[in-house]
Amino acid sequence: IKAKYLKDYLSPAFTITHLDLSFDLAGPNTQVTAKSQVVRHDDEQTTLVLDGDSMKLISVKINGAEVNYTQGETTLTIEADLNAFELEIVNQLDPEANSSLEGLYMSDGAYCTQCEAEGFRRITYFLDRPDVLAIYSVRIEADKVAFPYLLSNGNFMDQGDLEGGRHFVQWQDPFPKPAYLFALVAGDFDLLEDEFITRSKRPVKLQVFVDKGNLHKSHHAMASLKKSMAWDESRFDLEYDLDIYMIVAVDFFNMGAMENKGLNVFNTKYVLADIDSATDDDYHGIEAVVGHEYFHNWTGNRVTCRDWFQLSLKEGLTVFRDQEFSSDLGSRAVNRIHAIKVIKNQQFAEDSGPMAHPIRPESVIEMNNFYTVTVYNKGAEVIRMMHTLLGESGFQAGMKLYFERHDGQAVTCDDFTAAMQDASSVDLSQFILWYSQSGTPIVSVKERYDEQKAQYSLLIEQFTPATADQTEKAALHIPFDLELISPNGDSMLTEVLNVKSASEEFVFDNIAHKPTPSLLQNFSAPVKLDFDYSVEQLVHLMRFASSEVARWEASVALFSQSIWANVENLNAKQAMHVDLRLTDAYRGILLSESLDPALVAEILTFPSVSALIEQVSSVELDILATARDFVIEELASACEDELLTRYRELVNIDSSAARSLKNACLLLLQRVSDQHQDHAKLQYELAVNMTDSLGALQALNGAESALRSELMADYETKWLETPLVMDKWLTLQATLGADTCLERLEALTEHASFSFSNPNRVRSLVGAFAAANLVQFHRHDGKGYDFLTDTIIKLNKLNPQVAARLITPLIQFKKFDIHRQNLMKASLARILALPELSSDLYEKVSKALD
Ligand code: BAL
Ligand code: ZN
Repeated sequence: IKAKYLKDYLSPAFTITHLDLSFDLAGPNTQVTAKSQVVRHDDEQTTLVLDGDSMKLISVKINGAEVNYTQGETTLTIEADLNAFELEIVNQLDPEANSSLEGLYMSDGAYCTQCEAEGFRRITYFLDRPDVLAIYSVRIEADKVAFPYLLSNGNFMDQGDLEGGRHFVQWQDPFPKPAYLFALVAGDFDLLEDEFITRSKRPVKLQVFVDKGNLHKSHHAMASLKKSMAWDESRFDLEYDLDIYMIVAVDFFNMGAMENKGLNVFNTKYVLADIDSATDDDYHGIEAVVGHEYFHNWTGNRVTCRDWFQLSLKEGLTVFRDQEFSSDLGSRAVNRIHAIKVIKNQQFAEDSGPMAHPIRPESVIEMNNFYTVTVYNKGAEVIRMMHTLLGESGFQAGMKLYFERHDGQAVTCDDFTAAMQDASSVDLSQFILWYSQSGTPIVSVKERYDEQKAQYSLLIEQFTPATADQTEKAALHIPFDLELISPNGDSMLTEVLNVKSASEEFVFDNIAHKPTPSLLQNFSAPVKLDFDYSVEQLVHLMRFASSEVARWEASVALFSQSIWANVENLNAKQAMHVDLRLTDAYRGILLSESLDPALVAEILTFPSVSALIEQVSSVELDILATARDFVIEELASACEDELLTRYRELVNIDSSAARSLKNACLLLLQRVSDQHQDHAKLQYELAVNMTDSLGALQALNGAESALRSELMADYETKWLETPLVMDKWLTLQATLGADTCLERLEALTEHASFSFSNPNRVRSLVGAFAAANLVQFHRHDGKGYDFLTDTIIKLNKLNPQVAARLITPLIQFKKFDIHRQNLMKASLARILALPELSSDLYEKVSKALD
């Protein structure tokens, strides 16, 4: 198993300009005929090497004549000393036997495809690389009763009936595209139709296909699609380009969704919703993912990636765009907080683990392993920093120039930054290091105040620790957003500092009183801030910072300080305690009538154990968890009356912000006393939406109780036939805060609602356990690791992509104690010893044990 390197990129010697694909869908005898118009770009090249995997090859012809070829394990080599020719390849597939869910496979009786990153090579032999762009014509033939809908990319061209109860449909996509954007779906669905009139008055037919019986759950996805189309016109000046836009929801899907041109294939999780079965978070998630895939039509499809190392070109940018979409439509602060949490809780962990990589990786063994929080979410932070440096108008000028230069091309991240720089005249020459340098910079700040001179200064130092992939680090260009707040709470100054050197001092004159600094506001760069805030300063920021995000950040810092102080107390065998100023600050937040309840809910959702682990270099998990439980219980007890009052006020308010705060209060009340179980019971019984039902169950999920068992059984009976809703139940079981959790999980793998072959089920049970129930996963006896390892071993052949995603908590072992580290390494060694280990797992495990 070999790595590929960015530095070895060569432009293709042959390209394919047109591809006629013909699918004869017939179960295990499914046949694919691919006619490619091939063009040679390098006269010296006489061999054409195509990619191909897991297919039965039937014939290869050039200009109608059979030719000699050589088949490797994943290649087909053909002698071709011609400058232009037609290549026809016929091969056979068995979609039902395809459990990897890459290429052409079956989901609940429907044929569907997933080709990104390198799935097209499981459909036919091809130049499966994103810089080969072809015009596709697709003919699909299948049984008419079982598969009434036959869908592919682009515009509908023709259809007709055939002998033997079969029929065909012909599609053509006028836009040249790389193979990863190809899609095919064949099945029987319920269909929701609508129309969008673009700003140049072109009608676009909109279609959402869902499993039979789910039509009533498709309306929110459709509404989200229409909002996305309107938003991209108004904010980014981008209009849709085909006559039709289709979304198909399938339950067996490795990712969230896929942006295939004109035919998005979605995980049901990001389509199906009604208030009985989906939470407010699900509704927001659907809107964001529908938006994300739609926005790819320009950032990804019209302009695509030259090679897979450039993945962040489309993903970082499109995540930034979907974040802006959600922020323009909903609460900007809450959306920002969610994005910050992904970076602090997950991306920083990736940086400090064995899979550390820059947002543009330099070497890759298995591309599927690089659909990461670094490429996506840190990638979006890098785009956001550019937006901060250029401003909205400069950024939009850069986007315009990017499309003028590169529409219809496959390009690099450097092409993107060049357009941004050229359109705005902002010097990005140092900034582009963010693309090639991995790791989390630590930005240390020291303040100095000279009362006589009325001068305030900040010494800002940056240092990026070495990462597993890269030892040498240089100083980065960091946009550092700052507010200075006066002792009486007024804003004295707001400015974005350009931090560029390892050490710099910034001096501010005419500062009449010592200010409280709100540093790195809005998380203006993906760095760790190191500043020795006093409790008074944090309390001041919680009350007066202009930015709501800064108020939340201050609350996180205040809470974290208390946790680490109590960890020290425990280590010193001293009593734990919580500072009264902390309880007062939280009480103030609860009593505030001006703060958005959704923001209050965020503040009351204290940092998770995994978020806290990211603040230190090594951790004693049991002590940390004890300290965290103590602080939360103290705060909740001190604010019991306010929590109860707020809860009661919010009970009947129909807004997602109110529900989020209500559920945060309910959960904290359970920490105070079992007497508050009655509120959870009543909420569950009276619930008219899933947010309230699930909120009640989550509140009770901290421990075993008779009430929890009763309500969980009720939920199970009610939703047994609805897989997506049972996923929430599986996750509740997997995140139960009790030592009995693991034994239940082992039994639940036999439950009718669980299946190892469905990624949603596996993620809901095993994924949630390993990633979100840290205390139980890291059990001292190692049984949590065994459970995950056994699952990964089962999935190695069944679905390597999902197996490799699940392994993340096991490879990030460095911060834990030696006993746990040894157990985790033993688990990894067990995986590494597997015969026929997938390249996906090999890459991660070998790096972890290196
Ligand atoms: N391109 C894979 C799915 C997504 O990021 O939209
Ligand atoms: Zn994407």
